[in-house]
Amino acid sequence: MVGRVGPATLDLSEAHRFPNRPVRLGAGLHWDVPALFQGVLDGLRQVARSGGAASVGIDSWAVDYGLLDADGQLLGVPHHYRDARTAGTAETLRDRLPARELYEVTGIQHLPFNTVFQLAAAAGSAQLAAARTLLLIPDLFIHWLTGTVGAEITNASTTALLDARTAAWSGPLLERIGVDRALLPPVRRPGDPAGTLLPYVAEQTGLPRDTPVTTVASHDTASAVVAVPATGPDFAYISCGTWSLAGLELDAPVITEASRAANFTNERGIDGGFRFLRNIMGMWLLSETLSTWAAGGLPADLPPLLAGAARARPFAAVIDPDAPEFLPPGDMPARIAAYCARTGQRAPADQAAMVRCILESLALAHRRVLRTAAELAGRDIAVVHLVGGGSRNDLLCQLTADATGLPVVAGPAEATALGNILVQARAHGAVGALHEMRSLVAGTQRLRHYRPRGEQRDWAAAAARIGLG
Ligand code: LFR
Repeated sequence: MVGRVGPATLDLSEAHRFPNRPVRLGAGLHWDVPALFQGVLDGLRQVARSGGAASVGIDSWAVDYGLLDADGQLLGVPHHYRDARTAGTAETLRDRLPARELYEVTGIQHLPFNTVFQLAAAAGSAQLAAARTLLLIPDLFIHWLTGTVGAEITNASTTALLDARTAAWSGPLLERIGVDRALLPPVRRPGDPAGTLLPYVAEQTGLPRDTPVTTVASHDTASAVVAVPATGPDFAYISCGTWSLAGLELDAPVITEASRAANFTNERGIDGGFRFLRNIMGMWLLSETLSTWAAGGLPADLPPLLAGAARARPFAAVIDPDAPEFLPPGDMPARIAAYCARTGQRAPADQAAMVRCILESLALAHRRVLRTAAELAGRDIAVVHLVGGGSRNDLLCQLTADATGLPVVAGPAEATALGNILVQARAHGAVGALHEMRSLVAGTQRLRHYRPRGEQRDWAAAAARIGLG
């Protein structure tokens, strides 16, 4: 994505799009990092052809990493967080690393695939023994672009290895899982310079060698929240893509027994802020459903399915999107039907009903998480900003307004790319403080507004049916 930023300008255009397709190697699910890095180089070549760039920045989803050996070479193929090897790891660690203690130090929600558990699952492996440096995926790509090493802080916080109070790697936690402190590189902050292009990158792309690579909020969710077009303080956000990340922006973490019990996380944002949020399974449920249908020869074109879902009977069946069986890739319609059977509901009767069930259930989860966030942080919510690819889904935006009883502002869909670019622009003097970046987004991007309709009690009744009240 190429961004152009000026005092009253924020334009985004696509230079090159390529799929991020995980690969199965033996029993494992992995990142296809060579193909992705080639995609980055191809994209940069397009950028060079259309006049170059003042800066380059990289983000990706969180928690995943590559390991380098003593020569700086990648060891093995990085795992995808949906790989099955961490199933049960947290439980086997319970005595050595009690969940309560892990949360007290890091403030990070329990997700079975957090880096801390991925590393614990790898303990004793030849690969980990040979590793000298761990790089989170965006940092790995920066390493291949520039030769530098670092751990960008917004992403580093998602590992559940960073001390929430000191923002430094936690020696005691690393010791508990038997990982050498030296594996973790120094922390970098959004806006920090990350180096310039290596000769082979300049050669392959046609960009000048002195093109700066800038540290951005390299966790995609952190970048998306930078680009939330909020104009006042009382906002909540839902960064809705593969996941729905719903919560608040806070100046300080909330690390209490109640926030732990509700599984709320305190991920680091830019400028010392925190994203107090909870993961919700998100559009993954829908995308896996569509893939399953397509593979079975059923219609899988989204617009007509959404039109059908908008007409389908409300609250015919609802699920808790965060039930663990929905995490791995696979046959979502069958899993949803099994969930319904288990909870005494009739499974969605047709495709439209299935899509309605997924979207209403996501809206229910949005409602529950935002209410809990407000309660735990002692804050009021006046408006919900729904950003990311899911903001294109009109029905989901309306159902979220209905379920939360709050106005929803939808867009921008490319919030992550905008946040990435704005942080680079700020580092190079093209835009000011966070609130100025957000005003620029609000003033330049097309947003849609939804008012709540219907009765709150219907949502409360549906929530109670599946224990989400
Ligand atoms: C969103 C996201 C979430 C993180 C999950 C796994 O793309 O980065 O914030 O919990 O993916 O990394």
